Amino acid sequence: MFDKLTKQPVDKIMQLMQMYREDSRDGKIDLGVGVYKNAQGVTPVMKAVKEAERQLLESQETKAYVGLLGDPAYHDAMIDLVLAGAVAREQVAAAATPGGTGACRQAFELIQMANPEARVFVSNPTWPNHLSILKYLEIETVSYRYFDEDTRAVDFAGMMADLDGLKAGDVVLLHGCCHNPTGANLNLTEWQQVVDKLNAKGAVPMIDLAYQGFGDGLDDDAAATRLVAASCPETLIAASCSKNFGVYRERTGILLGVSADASKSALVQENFSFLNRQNYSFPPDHGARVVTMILTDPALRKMWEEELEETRLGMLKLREQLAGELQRLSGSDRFGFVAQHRGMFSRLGLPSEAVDKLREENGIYMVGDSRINVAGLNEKTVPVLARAIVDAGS
Ligand code: PLP
Ligand code: TYF
Repeated sequence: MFDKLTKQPVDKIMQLMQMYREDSRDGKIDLGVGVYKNAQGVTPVMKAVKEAERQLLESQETKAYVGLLGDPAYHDAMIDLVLAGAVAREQVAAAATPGGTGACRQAFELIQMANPEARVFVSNPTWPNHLSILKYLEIETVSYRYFDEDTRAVDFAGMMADLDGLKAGDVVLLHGCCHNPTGANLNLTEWQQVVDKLNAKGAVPMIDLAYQGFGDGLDDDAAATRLVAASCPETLIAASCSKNFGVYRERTGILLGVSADASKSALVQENFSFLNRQNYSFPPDHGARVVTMILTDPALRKMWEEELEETRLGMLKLREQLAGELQRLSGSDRFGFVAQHRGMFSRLGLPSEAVDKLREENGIYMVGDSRINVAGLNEKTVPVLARAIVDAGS
């Protein structure tokens, strides 16, 4: 049997991580995988997470299974964090999932169960995992224009023109904030136009929210998601706690389904439960419990919000420093977009030869499409990167 297996495509981001590990040069710079790193290059366990885990170690009396959908207290806490009352609680179905990836996977399967004809519209570009899971599930995808390669901002006119191709029942996958891989985002006026378009077409939004708190703040980063959920009759949301709680390996995510009323919501809830059972039965609980404790305990929450805010502001400062340095060295404003982008990533728009040159000659690792993880920089490496980009002739 095993010899009938065929080779599978590699994950380019994982491949880059491997190359970085194998590079023995001092001063190499890792701007690859989307994991937050502080100025010392460390991905810290957040203080509130450590404290919640300490309390949990003392208080937890069983490791028996939690329900198929996970802990209802986790659902409530996350619905409040993401939606903040934008819709009534009874309109929202929820299932804990292994990470945001698990939530995306379950959402795609639900779409397929509900409507095998549905196509999923994806931004060009999007997170490669979206495409690989959709392909694996044999769900038809249609890409919509998103990134303007010249301005490195959103090609909003192109996006809206491509969304004109939507048919009733199609799904549009949108990044709630901090678009991965580009860093370019819609403003709220544009989001409203997208909502109007989806409603006019009878299409369903699916929002991937993996970086709440990494862009403009916890509420601002969820504003688009709240607008969509409150304005469309049906919305799917795949949220991840990996980044904003720094609990990557605990696999902590949630799938939300927002319906027009409680009776529709009950059916969605039943199907979430079914999907969890088919795929892994009970979702992981440790990360979800820690997140719930943090969100519901005022002292832990304050500690978490403060550290998250520090993290966010640190990344913004690096963006401003990099944009300033590039302006100084290139004598042009064409890199101003670096300070406009939000979240961990920016797509610089460098040609692939420049990306290779930076890696081979300067030991600077970025994803092949010239996406950098801003958090991989620090005050000292920003000028090194800026100089290398300008020297590469970009
Ligand atoms: N969606 C996007 C756009 C992401 O960048 C990520 C990544 O890290 C995820 C979802 C889900 O991550 P995880 O499964 O680690 O929660
Ligand atoms: O885009 C990134 O770098 C993060 C982390 O298969 C990641 O989202 C990368 C690849 C992958 C899963 C997560």
